[in-house]
Amino acid sequence: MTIASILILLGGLAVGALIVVAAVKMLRGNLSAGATTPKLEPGTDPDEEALAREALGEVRPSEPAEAARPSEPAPESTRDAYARGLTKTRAGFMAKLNGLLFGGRSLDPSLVDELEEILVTSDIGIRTAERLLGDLREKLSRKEIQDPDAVRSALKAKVGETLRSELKALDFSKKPLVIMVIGVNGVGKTTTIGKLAARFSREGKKVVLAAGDTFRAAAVEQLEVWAERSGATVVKGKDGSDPASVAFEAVEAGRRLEADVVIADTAGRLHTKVNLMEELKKVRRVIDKAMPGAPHETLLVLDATTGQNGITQAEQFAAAAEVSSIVLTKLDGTAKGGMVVAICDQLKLPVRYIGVGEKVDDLRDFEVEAFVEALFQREDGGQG
Ligand SMILES: Nc1nc2c(ncn2[C@@H]2O[C@H](COP(=O)(O)OP(=O)(O)O)[C@@H](O)[C@H]2O)c(=O)[nH]1
Ligand SMILES: [Mg+2]
Repeated sequence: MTIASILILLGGLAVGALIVVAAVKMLRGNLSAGATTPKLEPGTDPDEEALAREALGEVRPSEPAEAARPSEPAPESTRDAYARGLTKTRAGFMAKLNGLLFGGRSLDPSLVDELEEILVTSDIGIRTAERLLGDLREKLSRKEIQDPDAVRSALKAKVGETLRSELKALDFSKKPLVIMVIGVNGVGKTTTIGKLAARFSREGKKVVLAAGDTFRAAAVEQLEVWAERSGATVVKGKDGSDPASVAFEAVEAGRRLEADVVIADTAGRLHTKVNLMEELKKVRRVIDKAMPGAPHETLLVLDATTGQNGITQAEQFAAAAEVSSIVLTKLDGTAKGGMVVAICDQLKLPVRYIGVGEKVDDLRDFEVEAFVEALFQREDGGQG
């Protein structure tokens, strides 16, 4: 082979290689120009991005896990939580009250009848309304009260007075402190227990929960979900098993595990043949067998949206189950809100907690001053 032919061969090879590279480039260019495959550019609309990722075969990013959230929002103050939770109530009750007081109406004793109507339609109950307004009627007829602000302040003071009652702190020196939670179906027992478990766990307490609503399978699962979040131990029986035996085992487990608190969930409705009140009495007796003196606290859960009907329920439960204090749930869900006043006045039972939403932090200690301030807070943010 001559040098010339070698050079020609090499040249040919080089040209060939160039042609191949050009062809590949062209093909690539065509592919991306007619692209059906989306590309992720920074700053893409999040919805589009998610769709694009899906098209690329990527899994949609799931919600970050609870624990992985970067930083918890600052806890809401009691005052803010009350103000938020009572928005509806204020819009109903206070708007009516202010409309009456500041609408230019003359302040004569007949004003009291109209005030009474507002209180009664706010679930305060007729007897309580009369008690709240008794002094006011006299003051108005003696012309001691001359302006609407004074009427409102007088009513606010009366409401505060009615709500102030003695509430013993929970005694955690009992190991474990046993809390039984009762109330009709749907009032928020299990939710309240979940919120309490979270709160106690956060305080470093060891929590055991008794899944005592054995009549609804879903109730056990619901409790387990809450327990998982807070790291509490759940004691459960088989479907339809005896609620009293579940409570017994939970208290035993609480003692064995040296838990600080055992909270027993209960059913709010039973099979028609079983009397709920008798069943609750049995659960109490059995808990007392597992730990003499327990349950140490019996929380009756009432739904604030049920009005006077809730008071009737409470009377029945109080007669059967030695209720020690009340949890009033769903205060965020009612424009009435007078239930709290009615409970304190008519049942002579202290309110320990209020529920102002479905989330874990929406259970609050009942604080009279904060409650009254929130209830009577003026729309302009001033104090009533
Ligand atoms: N808005 C609101 N809903 C609540 C509150 N407490 C409970 N709930 C809801 O009420 C419903 C019934 O609650 P649950 O705990 O299952 O009631 P239980 O049958 O007494 O155990 C659920 O949908 C809860 O999320 C509250 O304070 N506010
Ligand atoms: Mg339940």
